Amino acid sequence: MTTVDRRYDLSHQEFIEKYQNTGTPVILENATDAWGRDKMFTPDFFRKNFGDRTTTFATEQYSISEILDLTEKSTLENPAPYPVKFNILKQLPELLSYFDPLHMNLCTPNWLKAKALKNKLSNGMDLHIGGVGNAYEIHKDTYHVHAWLIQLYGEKEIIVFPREQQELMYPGKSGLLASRSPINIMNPDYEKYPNFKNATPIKSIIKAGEVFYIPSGVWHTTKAYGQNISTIMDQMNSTNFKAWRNDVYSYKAYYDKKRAMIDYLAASCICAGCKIADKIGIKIE
Ligand SMILES: O=C(O)CCC(=O)C(=O)O
Ligand SMILES: [Fe+2]
Repeated sequence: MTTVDRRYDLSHQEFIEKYQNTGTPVILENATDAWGRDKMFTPDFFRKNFGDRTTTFATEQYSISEILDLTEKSTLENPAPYPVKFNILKQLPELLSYFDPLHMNLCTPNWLKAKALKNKLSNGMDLHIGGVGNAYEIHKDTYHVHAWLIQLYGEKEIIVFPREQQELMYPGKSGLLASRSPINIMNPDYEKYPNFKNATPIKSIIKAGEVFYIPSGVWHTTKAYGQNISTIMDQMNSTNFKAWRNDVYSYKAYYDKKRAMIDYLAASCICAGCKIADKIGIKIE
């Protein structure tokens, strides 16, 4: 993989066969057409409807309006705080009615939508507002979910790394740290992390309305060159449930082995139920 495919009008079946089953990233140029909300999610829209909603980041409280002001003025030398996360399901639930159908006819089946998992584990949906100079950490997603990065406003650079380059990221030894890199993408310290020089990041810029599908286990990060707003939706189904279930166990086992075993068994039962639902055509979305 040296570039990420850009696809327009990709069918669900081809998405599954060509991208989800093979663990290949893809940009879905018009996936959000399913919502019929073209160019709706502007900073003004968020200011007007949700401006006073607040969240906490590094012990500071910020409202959506404040973050919009800060990201508008953000510079390379003096970047806005990032990533200030607003949990859509908890802090802006009304926004969900604009994202209908949430799965855009592509992000399905999604076993994370099973009732038994509601508000549990990696089931959040974060809103990210960024500006010039903002970048994310280099990581792969916890719980090995597939991630759907949905660009709502402006542009963002998404950087993915070929799977075989995991060791070049200098991941931590175990638990959550094993999916995090200490390298700063804006200014990599090649003396400390010389092997990162051999990494071959694959860069794409997505714009409002486009979706970047990041398959389970793919290392990635982002950079912003202007004000932008996006959200992330997680997906788990037959293609990644084993890795998801292993993470359910191992993150918990770090604190409590017995509890971890119970959660592992519960996760197994839920997945078995979802698998049957898929087989007989009951939709979990
Ligand atoms: O939107 C971004 O900057 C990256 C988000 C991301 O990768 C994540 O939430 O896991
Ligand atoms: Fe991520």
